[in-house]
Amino acid sequence: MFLCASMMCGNYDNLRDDVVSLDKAGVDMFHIDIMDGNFVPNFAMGRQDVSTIRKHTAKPLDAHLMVSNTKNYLPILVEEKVDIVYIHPEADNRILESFAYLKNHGIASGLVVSPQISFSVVYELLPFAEYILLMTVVPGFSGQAFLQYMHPKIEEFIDNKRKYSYQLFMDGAVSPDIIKTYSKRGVDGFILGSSSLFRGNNNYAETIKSLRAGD
Ligand code: S6P
Ligand code: MG
Repeated sequence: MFLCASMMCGNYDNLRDDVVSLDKAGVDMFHIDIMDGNFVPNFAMGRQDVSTIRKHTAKPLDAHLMVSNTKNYLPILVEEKVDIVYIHPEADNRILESFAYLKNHGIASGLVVSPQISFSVVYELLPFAEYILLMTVVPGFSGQAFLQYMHPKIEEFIDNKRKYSYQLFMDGAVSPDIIKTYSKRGVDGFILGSSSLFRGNNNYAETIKSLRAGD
């Protein structure tokens, strides 16, 4: 199971030390939410943040694009050497071209499925995505409540994993209980924000250890 640190919940006063501590604590990946204040009503991380994170860890970085002009960001993310780019289909009506561009630059393609997007809306895109990021909150903010009506959709995406061979990740209010339940069911990765990793105690190593142990 992949445990990914959601850096918009990290310590902006000292991003470098936070990245180093999280790396040492054993997170598998760094999740970078990029928000433009237009596609979602919030601002989040930008190019300089991606650059700083890249500089202080050799672990994979994923960029979750919550922006209106997805295409404009792709060359920047290539330059910043991210490993996975997640795109919302509702923000990119030429998403397959974007995936092809990422592939040509050695970056994995990720498809984000927002709460209001059902399996039947995106199933045609699934053969082209290496990663699926299933949102269990409305995109835009950390610290929201888990949307309980997502459970049947999570099962649907778990059931279709083998057919399409994607890796399935969950993003939004991912708590220790959610990780325990869905890691057993076959979800591959979890985005850890204020509901699990960033809960104020800053003992990242202990938290990661207990999440892996299923405590
Ligand atoms: C939300 C964003 C997420 C958040 C994550 C935070 O738009 O895509 O990646 O950073 O949800 O975690 P939590 O536990 O505060 O919801
Ligand atoms: Mg995210």
